[in-house]
Amino acid sequence: MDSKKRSSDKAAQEMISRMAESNQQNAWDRLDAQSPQCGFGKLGVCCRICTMGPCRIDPFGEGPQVGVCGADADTIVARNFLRAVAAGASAHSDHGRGVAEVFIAAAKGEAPDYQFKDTTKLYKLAEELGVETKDRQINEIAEEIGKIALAEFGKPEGNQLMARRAPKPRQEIWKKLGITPRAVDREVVEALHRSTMGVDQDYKNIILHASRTALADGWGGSMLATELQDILFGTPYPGRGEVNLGVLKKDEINIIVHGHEPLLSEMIVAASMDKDLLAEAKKVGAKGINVAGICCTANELLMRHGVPIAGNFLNQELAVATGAVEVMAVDVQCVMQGLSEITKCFHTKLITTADKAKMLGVEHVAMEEKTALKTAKEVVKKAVENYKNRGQVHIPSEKQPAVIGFSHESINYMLGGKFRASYRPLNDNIINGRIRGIGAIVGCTNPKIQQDYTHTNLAKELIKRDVLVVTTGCATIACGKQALLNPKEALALAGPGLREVCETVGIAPVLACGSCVDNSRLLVACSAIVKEGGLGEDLADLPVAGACLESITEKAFAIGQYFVASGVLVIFAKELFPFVGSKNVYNYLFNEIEKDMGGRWAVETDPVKAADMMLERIEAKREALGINVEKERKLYDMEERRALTV
Ligand code: NFS
Ligand code: SF4
Repeated sequence: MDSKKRSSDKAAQEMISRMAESNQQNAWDRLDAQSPQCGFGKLGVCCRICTMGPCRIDPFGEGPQVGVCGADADTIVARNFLRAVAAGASAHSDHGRGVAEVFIAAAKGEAPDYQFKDTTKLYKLAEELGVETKDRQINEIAEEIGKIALAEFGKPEGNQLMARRAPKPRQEIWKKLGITPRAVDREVVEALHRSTMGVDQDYKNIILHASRTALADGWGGSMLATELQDILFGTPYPGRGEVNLGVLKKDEINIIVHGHEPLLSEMIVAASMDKDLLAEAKKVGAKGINVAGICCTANELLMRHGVPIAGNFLNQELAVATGAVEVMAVDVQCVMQGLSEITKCFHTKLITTADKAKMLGVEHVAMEEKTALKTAKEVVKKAVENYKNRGQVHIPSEKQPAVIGFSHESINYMLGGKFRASYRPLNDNIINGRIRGIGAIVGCTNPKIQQDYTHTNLAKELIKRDVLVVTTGCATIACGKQALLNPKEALALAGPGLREVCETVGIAPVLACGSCVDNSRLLVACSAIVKEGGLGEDLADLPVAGACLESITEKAFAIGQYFVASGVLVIFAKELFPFVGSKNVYNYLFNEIEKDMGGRWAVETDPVKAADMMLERIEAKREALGINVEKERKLYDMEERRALTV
């Protein structure tokens, strides 16, 4: 076991080695135990949709080429892809629905612990949704917004309202292809229906629906989650924080919040500041109560409250292994079942809080909107009580300062200033070539790839080549751990054009934009850039590209597909794209789909080569836009220079 091969992060390496010495298992060990993994699964050519199967297609052409029902590799691979997208879309969207429900409850006064923090955004959204605001109380307006939002998940008729935010030509493309997203539930149900035995057997038609389902996520469920969370908890503006396991404190009670829905974690943060609980913490000998986040919850909290981030997906077990965590409170998604085993080796109390995500033998404290703060206080109290049970503690010293919290609104504001928020300076600097384009680095950390390695190296490579980087999810945390969210350090690595722009307008070269549902912020930002003018008419015209080289979850495929269907090039790591067992599907997703959607998939594991691919795309788009014309360089003398600055 070589911990350096497993992670590129020093703190993680330290903890991985310690765990190995103590014979404690983590995801990397379990991956070793699973190896070699099934070759059919890696290609996506196995099907267990009905009981005539399970069936599998022989990729070498010697064994069976069809399942019992006659389904061929094209159908099976496409169906598997569609199901992954549907599952991913439902995860983001169920999260969004949960937010909508709390939103309505808050408006009705039934969730007294939640208030609407960003009323400016509330009014804006009301206007967009056609909600009357004149002579109405905030709560009335909010209730109507909440109800409209909630209906987006299950309304019987009509299309996703948020999809109207896309540039008109993009909406036309969707219309022409018949993939304008309808209600989220409808797209997901239809996806499951179409992929059952004996239904859709035309791989292109299946993938078309994968696009529609994914769009219902990006321009629907995820976007609504982001919008409503901003109104409830505040729209993020850049702030400072710290990232990595070193944020855990030796002399304080450490509570880790892990998962995805800020509904819980927001309250735990509030509860940790409660005077009585702080007094109790002192009584048990702790200097204070320290809340830190893991995974997307961490991004949500750091963006809004400066709460430190203990790490990304693969850090969850490592955090427990420090022995310094009194409570780890989890809600939904990306919570490894392995946590329940590792917490047995330490005093750490694992607590589940979402009724839809329980763990066997793990204490469950149900989080309800009516009593949210009270429940959160209970959780904090359990942490305080557990402090005395601490054994040996080992906290790695690594942590990095980070600036995080770049929402569409805050970027707009920073670029244009308070009185004239605008993307103009960004567009202008893309047009004049100081910034070549925008690269999105998103997604998870997967034990099959050295942790954080590709995200951080891709980020370095892109900024070096004057590409502005936007990042979300666990990739953001990876960047944070390696000082790339520290504007000073990142600027030193940036190319001259990008550096100049960043210094002038006061933004960082790597912008931390939030959690995975916040990828919808990138769609909104790209639409705003198109609207600002000078960079084409559609999202597909923009010099942008995205990469997720350490992906894990089905959510990542949903995100990838909605970017592809929005006109963007999306790169995943070769070994993490298990839908390559059909030549036709491969050819469609990686080439032909571009004719339909303007975007396409690509695979590349090496971050430098992925950067090459992204740059190639960006430069091709610049060429097509006609903004790559070499300007004639004029040499000024001193006199002329002075004249220029007047
Ligand atoms: Ni995104 Fe967030 Fe991380 Fe991957 Fe999981 S936390 S929703 S899925 S692992 S980036
Ligand atoms: Fe086999 Fe067809 Fe059933 Fe899939 S749907 S398990 S390919 S018989």
